[in-house]
Amino acid sequence: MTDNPSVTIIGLGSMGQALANAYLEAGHPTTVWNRTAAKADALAARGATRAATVSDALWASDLVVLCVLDYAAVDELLTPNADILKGRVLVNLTNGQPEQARRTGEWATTQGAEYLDGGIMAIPSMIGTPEAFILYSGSQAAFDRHEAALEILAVPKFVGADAGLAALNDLALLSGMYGTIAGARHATALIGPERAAEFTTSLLIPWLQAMANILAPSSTEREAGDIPSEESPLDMQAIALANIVQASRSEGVSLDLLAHLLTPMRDIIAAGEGDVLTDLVDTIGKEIRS
Ligand code: FVH
Repeated sequence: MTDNPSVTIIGLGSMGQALANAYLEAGHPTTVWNRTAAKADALAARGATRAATVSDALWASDLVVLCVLDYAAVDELLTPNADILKGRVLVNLTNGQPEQARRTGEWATTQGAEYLDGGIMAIPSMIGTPEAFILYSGSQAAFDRHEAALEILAVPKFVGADAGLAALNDLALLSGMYGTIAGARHATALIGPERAAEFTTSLLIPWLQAMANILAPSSTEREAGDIPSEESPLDMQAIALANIVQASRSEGVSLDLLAHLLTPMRDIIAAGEGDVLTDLVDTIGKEIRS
């Protein structure tokens, strides 16, 4: 394999543009295609080859990266070009569900392509930085052969031969992120707009970073994310949660972002020793949902 193999990028939204720019910067001959052709202008000015059609884009390189909105778009682009996929490595970085990835992987393999599904764990401005990583699943042989080219985009992490695994891990990580963002939004609403920026920088971010360590399972009995009961018993946590609810009410902050926390807390306590706090959490949970 040559040092800088040619690469095709199909889909030039914010992410596709960042991917194409990374390859241009690294000196890879880069062919680009986008449904709205004008989005290729800046890349062409930087040296990318603009393909007139999807099939021209596919012919141009053995390594083809797809990054479009969803799998409906992926199907629309690939199905009419099934006969030219043979021998190519398709790297699909479009967000989707595990079953969609598996189906596309099986179909592409049937056409004679090698398939890698990917989950980009970065925003466009992070592409090419050491903080960005991309999860891959599918053809281990294709991953091994093209690892150096994949490293241009982000740290590549192969998570298994089942093509659905990158999507599964991606969606699981996004769930963690959205939960954190919801909690952070409630936190800044409680603090108020005037102090929110300072609070976020000096307190919230360091606090969340420090508390991320509780996610590490320390024993086989404990699920990841549980706080050790001997250090922080659940009934103590239920009181803190009840206090958050009351303080939010006093400050006129909507409880929408917290409702999902109260029901599991109530259930965990109820499943334990039938603590009196169950009633308190239950009552608050009902109020929030009403
Ligand atoms: N941007 C981000 O922060 C996230 C980071 C993690 C990964 N995601 C996923 O990446 C996929 C692309 O996201 P994007 O940010 O580039 O999205 P847009 O800027 O909205 O661009 C969408 C592109 O998809 C093209 N497209 C849509 N429908 C079709 C279609 N039927 N046929 C052909 N192309 C289609 C669209 O083309 P156009 O509107 O410019 O003509 C854009 O190129 C996505 O899965 C994220 O979840 C990004």
